Amino acid sequence: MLRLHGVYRSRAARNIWLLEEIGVPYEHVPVVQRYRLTDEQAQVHPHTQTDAFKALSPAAAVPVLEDGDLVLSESMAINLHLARAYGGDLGPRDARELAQMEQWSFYALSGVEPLTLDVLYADQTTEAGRAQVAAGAEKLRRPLAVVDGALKATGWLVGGRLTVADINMAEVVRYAMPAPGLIAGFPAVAAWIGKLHARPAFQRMWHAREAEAL
Ligand SMILES: N[C@@H](CCC(=O)N[C@@H](CS)C(=O)NCC(=O)O)C(=O)O
Repeated sequence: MLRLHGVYRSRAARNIWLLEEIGVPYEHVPVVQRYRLTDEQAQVHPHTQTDAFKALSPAAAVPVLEDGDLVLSESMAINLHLARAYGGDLGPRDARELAQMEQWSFYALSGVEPLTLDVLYADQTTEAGRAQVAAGAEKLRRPLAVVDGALKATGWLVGGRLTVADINMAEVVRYAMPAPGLIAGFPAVAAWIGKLHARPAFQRMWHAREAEAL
């Protein structure tokens, strides 16, 4: 059976959402980031710095997927693999679609996620935090315009249907939602995020995330 390591409050969320969309059975191992634990908690919770976990992931980071003897430890690579191997139409129908799905996933990682993480991690109760969000929002206007433009034709990024490309990009864009008014300024992105977050598979992931103890 597929085994996915990583708590919901990590980049494992994008893998869990896709697994829920696919409907394939999987085991979830809630490995937590070590820096989020006290020494006492680290005695009892599986975490990223245990020897057992580092044997799977030398980078000591979640998520990790075990698919038989294949071990993958990059969240986007995990999703591209899951979509191709098990996802049917959530994955590519041909080499052209695969190239497009990879393009959007790599753009999400390199062109969008560093900026949206700046927004996510800012403490908006402080002036410095609010300034960080405002600066991040300003820098995000260009990549969000790119995504907005791509969504205008069909409402999806690749193939006129929901695919792994939408999930990979949407999970990264989600991190920018705390920036006041930012997403609303991009109507196609706002509509796309709305319909994606209403999906039962996303909702299952999200409710489990909210219920997560750590
Ligand atoms: N590029 C990697 C990033 C993985 C990553 O940084 N994971 C974080 C949690 S979201 C982590 O496990 N950090 C553990 C640590 O920094 O000790 C991916 O997308 O899979």
